Amino acid sequence: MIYQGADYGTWNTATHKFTICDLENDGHPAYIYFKKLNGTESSHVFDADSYGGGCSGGTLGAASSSNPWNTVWVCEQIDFVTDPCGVDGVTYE
Ligand SMILES: [Ca+2]
Ligand SMILES: [Ca+2]
Repeated sequence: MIYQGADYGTWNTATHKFTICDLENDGHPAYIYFKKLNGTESSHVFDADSYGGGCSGGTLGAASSSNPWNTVWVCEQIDFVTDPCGVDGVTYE
């Protein structure tokens, strides 16, 4: 689990499946994104129905062993300010 406030995401390093769950009814949608070792980002995936309902998620595309997905962030989108994210994300070896 990776938290940003009460919002959280999950990431399975074996299957590359992930989820994003917005648990704060604050008008700020939560999203998750990933970076590869070389800095390439995935697109930001939002919890589609925001607060309440279910979580959103998907499966990341395959990455080569020399350039794996190695960092994941959970953030929330706030207009006109820098989006706060979980502390430095979580980095995998
Ligand atoms: Ca929210
Ligand atoms: Ca939701």
